[in-house]
Amino acid sequence: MTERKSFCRICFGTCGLIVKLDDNARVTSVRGDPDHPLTSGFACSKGVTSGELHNSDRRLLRPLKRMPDGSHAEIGIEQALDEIAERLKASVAAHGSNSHAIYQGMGGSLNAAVRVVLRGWLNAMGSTSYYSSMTIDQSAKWVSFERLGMWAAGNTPFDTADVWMGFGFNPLVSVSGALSGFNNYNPVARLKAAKARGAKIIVIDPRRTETARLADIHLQPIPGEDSAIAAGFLNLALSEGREDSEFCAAHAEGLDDLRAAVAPFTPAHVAARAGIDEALFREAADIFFAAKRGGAFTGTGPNMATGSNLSQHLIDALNVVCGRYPRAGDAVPNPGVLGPRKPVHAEAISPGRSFERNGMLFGQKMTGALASAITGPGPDRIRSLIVVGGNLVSAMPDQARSIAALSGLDLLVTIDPQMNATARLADYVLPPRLMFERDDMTMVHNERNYFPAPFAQYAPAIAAEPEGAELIDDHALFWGLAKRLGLTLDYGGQALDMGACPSGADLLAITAAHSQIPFAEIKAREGGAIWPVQPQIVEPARPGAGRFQLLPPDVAEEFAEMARGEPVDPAYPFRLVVRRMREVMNSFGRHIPSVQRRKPENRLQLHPDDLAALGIETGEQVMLRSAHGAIPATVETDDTLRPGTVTLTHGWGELPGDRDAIGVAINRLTDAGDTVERINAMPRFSALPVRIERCAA
Ligand SMILES: Nc1nc2c(c(=O)[nH]1)N[C@H]1C(S)=C(S)[C@@H](COP(=O)(O)OP(=O)(O)OC[C@H]3O[C@@H](n4cnc5c(=O)[nH]c(N)nc54)[C@H](O)[C@@H]3O)O[C@H]1N2
Ligand SMILES: Nc1nc2c(c(=O)[nH]1)N[C@H]1C(S)=C(S)[C@@H](COP(=O)(O)OP(=O)(O)OC[C@H]3O[C@@H](n4cnc5c(=O)[nH]c(N)nc54)[C@H](O)[C@@H]3O)O[C@H]1N2
Ligand code: SF4
Ligand SMILES: [Mo]
Repeated sequence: MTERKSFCRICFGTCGLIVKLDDNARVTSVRGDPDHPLTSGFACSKGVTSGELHNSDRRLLRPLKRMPDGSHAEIGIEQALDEIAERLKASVAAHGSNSHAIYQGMGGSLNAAVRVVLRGWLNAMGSTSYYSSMTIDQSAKWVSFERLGMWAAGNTPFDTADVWMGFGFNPLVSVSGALSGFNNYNPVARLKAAKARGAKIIVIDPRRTETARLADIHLQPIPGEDSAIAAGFLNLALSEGREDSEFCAAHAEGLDDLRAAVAPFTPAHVAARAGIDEALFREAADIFFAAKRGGAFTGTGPNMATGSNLSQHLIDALNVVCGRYPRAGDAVPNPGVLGPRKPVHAEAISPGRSFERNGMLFGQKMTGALASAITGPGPDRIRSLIVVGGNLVSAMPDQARSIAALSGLDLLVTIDPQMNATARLADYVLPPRLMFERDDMTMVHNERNYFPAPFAQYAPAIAAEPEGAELIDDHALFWGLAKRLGLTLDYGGQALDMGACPSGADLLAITAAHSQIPFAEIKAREGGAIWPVQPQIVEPARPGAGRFQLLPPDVAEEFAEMARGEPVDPAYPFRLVVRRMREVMNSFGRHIPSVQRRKPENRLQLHPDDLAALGIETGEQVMLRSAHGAIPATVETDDTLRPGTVTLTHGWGELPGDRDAIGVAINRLTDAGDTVERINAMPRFSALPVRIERCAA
């Protein structure tokens, strides 16, 4: 028996863990590391049961190849790589470089070497077809950066904020804060500490969430009305002279246009439209304007609901109008550790609007449009796809369309520890090493935004592979294919030796080549540390710095559309809203016994009054129908919901007709057609109109 320190890579919580291993280096138990500098012993049930994922008898241990009858048979790893390379070569020769795509899912995002390798791989292949889960998640934030602009010095740090207003974000369950101005490392403790400091917390969510329960103010609106609410806040700021006019004059364009556009959004209008209390809305505004530091942020709620790009733009614009950004002379909370030091200026970066030139956002294509890119006409039609730690059949809208598209590819490869619904359609399924079996470290490319202090941790491989396994590291798949295709794989600007596959540790050393603390020291400190890097302050804006664009023409057009309102179809009186389940990570983890005991399936939650009005009882089976499709679901009550809203977690169910399926696949209800957002093809996963039908006995 030994105990080793590591950190969890299931979600962005980066919880410090203590892993107990038996004499064969098999994980026997996992607990939070009380000495961890960021998370102080906190770990959720997913982290604590991650040993079960490593030892699961459902885990894939050897590569599989799809047979003509659709079944999968074992194949050796070298043979699999030979065949994949051969088929890729033929497909790209016939259809061009961009016909080859990769999709990086959540299982590939918390792996420090993978992103860099994927970029290098696509560059070597000459393809720009990079897809990831980001573009079916919170890409409204990227759209906002590209239309409004961004602040070079980032957000006000949560730990110094005196107000934090969260729209549709529940970090106490999702532990997902970096994009939302929250410090999600041990989130309950951070939130309580902020309150003890006197910070005010405002939550805007149709459900009285775990986070809302700790808030000073909870507005519980009709879902999909975030743009109207944000317009209401902007109107109060701009009509009552509560904006930061000095900041706006220095850094923003379009203030008068925005003031005119939001003028009709009076508190009474917003309250009526969003179904909230007018006095409480005014009180929230007063608290927000009275504060000096802190801002307004979003989670997946608004980013997945109606008009997601507009609501994100307006909520970001509220921060601009109120000047809620770090200023020259402020301390930079995290100057970086693994990456090099970069100057930080108190200036705007003008919107780049890259999507107008190449249809991409931050170098990525839109996952919401991936199915049509596979089936559609056009020179860039996708013919081969490698999925790295993702489950597209579960994650993409309009499941039938996803299945048809993925089934029509020349070549589909997944690297995944599970035979998930996407893997069932794949020609080759490769089993990766899991987190305790590989060398890894905390993220570099976004460390300054992700960590509230100069924190970095190296996590060496500590667990042995399961007996009889033939696993492959994610990066080794791409190195192995590049070698077979006679390509040189580039890793962050450095050409890799194509004679021998680099280890994960070799790649991480390249990544940390410009670290601010000697890498050997970071590597030697098992358990991670907040490192004594040189302090840094925000420097003044430079001449010629960029400017925010508060109301560019396309945003003005969306605003006018929103102001007209969307007619409610009485055939679909309920609104289905997104929700994360504490025990699982999207489609990952629901099969393990400890989860099955607590959450055997995903259930449809309704407010008890709605249940009574429909004459339905807890445990009953109903049909949940949208304009696009219908799924059966078991109902249960949840009095934290706003009446008229219902929840059902995504990530469950498998392929239609699969007898092994547990739970139901929500993306049989969602649509990839007209309701998607224009720039990023973001589907409507939240505020989705649905109805509930009783099943005949
Ligand atoms: N346990 C667990 N943690 C996870 C995940 C998981 O599956 N399980 N998934 C991870 C991933 S991939 C992500 S992207 C993050 C997401 O992290 P979050 O964005 O925090 O996701 P949720 O917890 O679903 O919170 C979204 C909230 O939005 C509210 N909402 C829904 N529609 C609307 C709306 O129209 N307006 C407003 N204002 N609110 C609305 C919902 O009621 C819900 O409380 O979580 C990550 N963490
Ligand atoms: N209707 C609806 N649809 C949604 C959402 C919603 O709220 N509602 N949420 C959206 C969001 S926010 C997201 S992020 C996407 C999720 O989209 P995806 O990331 O595509 O889906 P996941 O279910 O998270 O799949 C992660 C996969 O990674 C695998 N995995 C785990 N660990 C490892 C590892 O170490 N290596 C490798 N190679 N694989 C690993 C798991 O087995 C799992 O199959 O879904 C989106 N779709
Ligand atoms: S919150 Fe849970 S899943 Fe996320 S990193 Fe921490 S232990 Fe892992
Ligand atoms: Mo996500």
